Amino acid sequence: MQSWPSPSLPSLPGTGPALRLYDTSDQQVKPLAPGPVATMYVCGITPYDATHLGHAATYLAFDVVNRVLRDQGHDVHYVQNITDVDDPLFERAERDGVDWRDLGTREIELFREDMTALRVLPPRDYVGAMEAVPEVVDAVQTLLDSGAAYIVDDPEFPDVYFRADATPVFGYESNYDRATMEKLFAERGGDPDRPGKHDPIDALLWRAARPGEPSWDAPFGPGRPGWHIECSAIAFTRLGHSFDIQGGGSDLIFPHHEYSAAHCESLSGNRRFARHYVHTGMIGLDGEKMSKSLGNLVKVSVLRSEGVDPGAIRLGLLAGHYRSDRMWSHAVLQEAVERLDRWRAAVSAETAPDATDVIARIRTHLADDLDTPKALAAIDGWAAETGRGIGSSASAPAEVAAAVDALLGVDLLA
Ligand code: 5CA
Ligand code: ZN
Repeated sequence: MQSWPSPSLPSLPGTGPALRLYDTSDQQVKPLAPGPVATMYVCGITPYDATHLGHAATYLAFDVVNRVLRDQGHDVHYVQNITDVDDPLFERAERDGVDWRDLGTREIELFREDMTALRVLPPRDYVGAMEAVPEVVDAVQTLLDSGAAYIVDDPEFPDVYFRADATPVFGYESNYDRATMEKLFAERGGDPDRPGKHDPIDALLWRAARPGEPSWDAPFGPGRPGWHIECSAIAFTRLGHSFDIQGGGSDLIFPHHEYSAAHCESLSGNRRFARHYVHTGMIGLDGEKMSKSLGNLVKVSVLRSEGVDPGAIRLGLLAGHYRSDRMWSHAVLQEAVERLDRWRAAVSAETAPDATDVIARIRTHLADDLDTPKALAAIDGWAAETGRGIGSSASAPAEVAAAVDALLGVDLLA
């Protein structure tokens, strides 16, 4: 699948401290230890109701991770999927009387436009579930051969499931206890009551063809991929059986990332799929969870059509820490618009305080588990001094503009 065009990425003089990020599995902030090419997989959209500010916040957080790694001299092999075959897509298409393929195509295009406007660095591999069916079929066959997977005893719909006990370390990613797993499994797309399963939380690997649903041929019967094996296969085919970062919102901690990891670990025999499991907090609106059922989604495309500067959307979402659940509101947007104005005024000043210190502080804060609120505050301080006529560096305004562009993705010279 085609991704989207890359924004320009200035390179900055010097370098900052190594990036440390919170790892959900180890429950602590720990250093990343990437090679020359850092490897990152971030779960992509299900294309039927994108791009709301929750999606945007998640992709912006990983965009800053990408930018910090590049600033530290790494190349980044970034992979993202698109869940372009799944029940929510069919349900929405049915409700709206459109073909699910057309709905997906339209929403993916809108997502690309939103990511382009937000100046998000594109993934190197942008892969739809439909494109990855042969990879999934191979993986499911191997899991069946090894006994990690089984076919339910149902001649009409011989679905394939993965055994939750196939790996000795299942549960290490989320750290959830059994009761929490059961609850979240049922809430987040699982099917605990499916007759024929060995364990209620065994995860669907391959859904046998149903009338009216799309299907692909496979040696174990026609059907379509389960959700977790989609991400597992797309990731390990491109990044190998172990890589640096598996990312997504906190709603993906369980079952999605636990099973994506377990599927791959069962295939490879490796102990650990991703070296870091990184999860973003959930964005709500005016004190309520942003959700389709409440109908309170704020879409990036709608804000853009109202003339909101995408740089202000970035600053509004980066004003909170990526791991905290937080609210979007008119006040958050207003503050971001004003901040953008102040920064733009500062970088168009004739002289300003030297840039070295503020750039070092931005780098230090971002390297510390992506502390964007502190990074923004450091720039606020520099911009305020500039506004008061403090500082005599003629090169500082352009140097700070380049740093804000490279590290935070905001183009102050636009
Ligand atoms: N296609 C799957 C992942 S394989 C999926 O979860 N799609 S999604 O469209 O529902 O979400 C896309 C990404 O946005 C996921 O990483 C999800 O965790 C994140 N996300 C969804 N809602 C929010 C929210 N309210 N706040 C922050 N992130 C969110
Ligand atoms: Zn995923």
